[in-house]
Amino acid sequence: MVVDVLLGLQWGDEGKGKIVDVLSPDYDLIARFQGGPNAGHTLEFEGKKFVLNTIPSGIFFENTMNLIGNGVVIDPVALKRELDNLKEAGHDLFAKKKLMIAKKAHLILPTHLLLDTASEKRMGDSKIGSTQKGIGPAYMDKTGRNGLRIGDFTLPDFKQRYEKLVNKHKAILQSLYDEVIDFSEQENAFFEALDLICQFPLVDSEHVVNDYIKQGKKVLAEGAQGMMLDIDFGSYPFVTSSNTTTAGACTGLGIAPNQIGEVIGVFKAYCTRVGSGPFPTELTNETGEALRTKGHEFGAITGRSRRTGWIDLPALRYAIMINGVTQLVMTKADVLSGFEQLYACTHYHYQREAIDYMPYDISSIIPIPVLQEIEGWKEDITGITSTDQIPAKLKTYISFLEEQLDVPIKYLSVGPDRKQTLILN
Ligand code: 2SA
Ligand code: GDP
Ligand code: MG
Repeated sequence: MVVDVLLGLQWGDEGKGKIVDVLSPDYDLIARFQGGPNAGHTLEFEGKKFVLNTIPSGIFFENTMNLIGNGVVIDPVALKRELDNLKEAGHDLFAKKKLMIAKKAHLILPTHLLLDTASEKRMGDSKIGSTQKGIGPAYMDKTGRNGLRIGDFTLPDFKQRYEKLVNKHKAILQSLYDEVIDFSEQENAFFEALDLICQFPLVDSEHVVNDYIKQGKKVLAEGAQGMMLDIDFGSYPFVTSSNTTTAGACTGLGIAPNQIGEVIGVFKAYCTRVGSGPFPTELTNETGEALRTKGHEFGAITGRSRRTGWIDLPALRYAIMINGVTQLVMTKADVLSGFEQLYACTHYHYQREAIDYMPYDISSIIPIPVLQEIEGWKEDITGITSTDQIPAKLKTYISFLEEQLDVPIKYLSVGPDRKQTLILN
C-alpha cells in the first residue's frame, strides 16, 4: 500500500517512458509529478511509436488510470496537440476516460513561452539551452505566487487574473527584452484548448492518490526530467525549474514520505545530456559521435543533438543517495555492442584531489573524470529474450556497476520496444 517512484538518474532521456509503459500493467495509477511539455517520453510497441510530453506513460493499458499531478505545469495548447495526435492514432483519452488532471497544476500561458525564448536569447552563450516551452517562467510565477492553476479556470474572476498576469509579462518583455509581440493568435488557441482540456476530471489529486493508497491500489509516480536536472541538486543553474527527485514526487502529488515504496532509478549504459551545462564524461570525438548515431541521441521534442559520454558513477551514486533508489534499470545496453573498449568514470580529479562525489560548483569548475577501462562485447543483443543469452562481457559490466553502485540492476533494456526488456534479479 505504497507509492513506487520511477525516475531518471542522469541528465534525462534515460528511457523512463519506455520503462513506465513496461511496468504499467502492474499499477492502477500512473501519476506525473513534475515538468510539463519539456518532457519527451518515447514508447514503442507493436511497430508503433509514441512520444508523450505532459501525458503520463500508462495510457496504453486498459486498467491503468493516469493523473497529471499538481507539480506539473500544463500548456493547454501543447496538451491539446498531444491529445489530438493520440486520437488520430486511435487512442481517444476522452472516450477511454483515461486521464485526470490536478486542479492545483499550474498553467503555462502564451506569454510564458515568449519570456522563455526572450530570456534564452538575451543570455547568449550562457543560455540554459531550455526547451523554450515556457517551463522556467511558469514555475517562477508559481513560486512568486502569481501563477494561475488549472482549477482557477472555473472561478468567476479567472479572466481578470489572467489579464493581470499577462500585463506583468508584457511589462517584463518590454522593459527587459525590448520585445513587443502580438500574441493574440496564441491567446485564442490557449483559451480554446483550455476549454477542451478542462473537460477531463479536474480533481483534488492529493485526495485521489491517497484514496488509491488507502484502497490498497498500486500507484507509480513518473518522473519527467532526469535527477541531474533537479532545481536543488542538479548542475545548477543548468537545470530545469522543478524537483525531479523522489522528494518532488511527494510535493508534486501530495504523498507523505512514509508512503514511498520502491524507488526505481533508470540509467543509460552510457550518458547523454541535451542543452548547456557541465558534463564531466562528455566525448566530443568520433566515439561520442558513434554513440549519438547508434543510440539515435536527438531530443524527443526539439530534435536537438544530445551530447554523449561514458557512464559517470559519482553522478549516479549521488543520484541514488538523494533519491533513495532501491532498484536500477539499465537501458540502451544494445547501443554499446561492438565498442571494443568501454570506459566508466569511477571518480574525479578536482582541485588536485581525487574525489568520488559530485562537487558543489560543477558548473564553474568541471571535474576531470578518472576512467576505468572495461572490455566491450561484440554481440548484437537486441533480440535476446532470456538472461542466459546475455554476453559474458555484458554480465561483467552489469556486475561491475552493481558493485560500484551498491543497488541491484533489476531490469535490462536492450532496445526501444516494450518487448526488448529483461528481468535480471
Ligand atoms: P527547460 O525547458 O526549462 O526545462 O530546460 C532546462 C534544462 O533542462 C533540460 N531538459 C531536458 N533534457 C533532456 N530531455 C528533455 N526532454 C526532451 C527529450 C528534450 C528535447 O526528451 O529529448 O527534445 O530537446 C528535457 N527537458 C528539459 C534542457 O535541455 C535544459 O538543459
Ligand atoms: P525519457 O525521456 O527518459 O522517456 O527518454 P526519451 O524517450 O527521451 O529517450 C530515450 C530514447 O531511447 C527513445 O528514443 C527510446 O525509444 C529509446 N530507448 C529506450 N530504451 C532503449 C534501449 O534499451 N535501447 C535503445 N536502443 N533505445 C532505447
Ligand atoms: Mg526524454
